[in-house]
Amino acid sequence: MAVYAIGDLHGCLDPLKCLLADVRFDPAKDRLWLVGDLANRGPQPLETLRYLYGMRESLDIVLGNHDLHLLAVYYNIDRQKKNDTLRDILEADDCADLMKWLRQQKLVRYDAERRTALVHAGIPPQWTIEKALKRAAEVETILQDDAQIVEFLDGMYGNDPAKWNGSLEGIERLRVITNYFTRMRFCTAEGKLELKSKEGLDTAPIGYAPWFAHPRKSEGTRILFGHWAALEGRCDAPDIEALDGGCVWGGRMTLMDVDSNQRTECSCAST
Ligand SMILES: [Mn+2]
Repeated sequence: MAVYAIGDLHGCLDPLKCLLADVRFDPAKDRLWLVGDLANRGPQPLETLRYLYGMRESLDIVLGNHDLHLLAVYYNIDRQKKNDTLRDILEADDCADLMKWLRQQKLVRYDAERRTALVHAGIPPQWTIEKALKRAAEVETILQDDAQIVEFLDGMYGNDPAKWNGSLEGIERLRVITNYFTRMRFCTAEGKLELKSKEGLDTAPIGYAPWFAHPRKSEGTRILFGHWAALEGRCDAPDIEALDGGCVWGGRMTLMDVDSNQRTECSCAST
C-alpha cells in the first residue's frame, strides 16, 4: 500500500490521471490525499468531481476555499464570480450527491502513524495539532448540519477577525477558523492574518511572514498543504511540504509519495 498526496486540482483532470498512471495508483490498495480546491477555474470541474466521487473510498480529502465557495453557490448564498467555472456542476443531475459528499469532508486531517497533517492553506503558528483538529471539527460539524450550513456559508466570507482568540463566538469564530485552514498565506507569529497578499515569499507585508516561517506549536507534525500557487510547490521550512504547483495557471501538478517524499510532476500545458 502506498499513500500519495496531490496539490490543488482546480478541475484539471488530465494531469491528475497522468500522475496516477505514472505511479500506477491502485484504488483497491493505495490511498490518495487531496489538499482541496478540487474544482473551479480549470477546464473539467464536473468531470473531475465525478472521477473523484467514483474513487471516493480511496481518498482522504480536505476542503479548500474554492470547495466552500462551490457549496455557497450551490446553496444560493454567493453568486458565481467572473472566473468561476461551476455552472456544469450546478446543472448536473448528480449535483446533490456531489455536494452531499463534499459536505462530509474535513478541513484538517491527521495521520498519527505518519505524524502528518493535511490541510488546504496551513495551520496557524499558535495552535498545536490537537487544537487545530478541535477547531476544524467545529466547522466540519456545521457543514454536515442541515440546520446550520446555510447560515455558516452566508457568514464565512470576510477577513475579520484577523486573529483568533478563545472568546470569539458564533460566525466570527467559525470565520477565523475557516480562514486559517483554507485561505491563510501570511500572518504574524501570533497568528494575525493578512489575507490580501497572494504572491511569493518576497511579497510579505511588513510585520508578516509566511505562516510556516514562524516558530509553530505544531512542531513535530509534518504539514502537507496546497493553496499557495506562487510557491510553485517549493518550501524550505522543515517538515512543511507545499504541493500546489499552480497547474491551472500553467504550472505543474505535483504528486508526492507521503512515505518517501518522492515527487512526480505532470505538465498541465495540454489542458
Ligand atoms: Mn485555495
